[in-house]
Amino acid sequence: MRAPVAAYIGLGANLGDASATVLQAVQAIAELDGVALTRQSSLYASAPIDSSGPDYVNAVVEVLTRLKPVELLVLLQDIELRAGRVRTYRNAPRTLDLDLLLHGDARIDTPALTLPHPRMWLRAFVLHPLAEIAPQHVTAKRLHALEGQRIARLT
Ligand code: PH2
Ligand code: MG
Ligand code: MG
Repeated sequence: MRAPVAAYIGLGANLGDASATVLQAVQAIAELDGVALTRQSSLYASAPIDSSGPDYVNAVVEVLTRLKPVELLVLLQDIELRAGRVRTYRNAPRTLDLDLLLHGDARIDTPALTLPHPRMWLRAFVLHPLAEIAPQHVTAKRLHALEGQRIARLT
């Protein structure tokens, strides 16, 4: 059997009770078969980037898993649907968004999935929570480059 790898998942929501939705999603991830939740960032409030509506609530979690990236992605999409996610247009406000950011050292570029996540280095709402739980993946220079993006730790 393959050795487990650390994977990082970005969570975001900006409709309804976004904090509660994100916390429920963390619980749902923890309960997935084949996935062990190992680290959980604080919740953050962040201004919408290339999006609209209320501030987002964002967080990042680390899991250990033997699942392949696409297998994990399918389970995350199922959690999004159960949270009432409706896909309208790109970057539309959403009840829940779960993005696979990193999966071990996987490098993938397919229509279904790109790893590392292609825009993660451009987004303070990803890098701040990621730096909190996995500072080895985020350099000070990367964080510094995103200083203009409004983000505040909630918890
Ligand atoms: N997600 C997006 C687009 N813009 N902005 C913030 N602040 N937080 C998000 O999670 C977010 C976003 C697309 O998934
Ligand atoms: Mg996203
Ligand atoms: Mg997404």
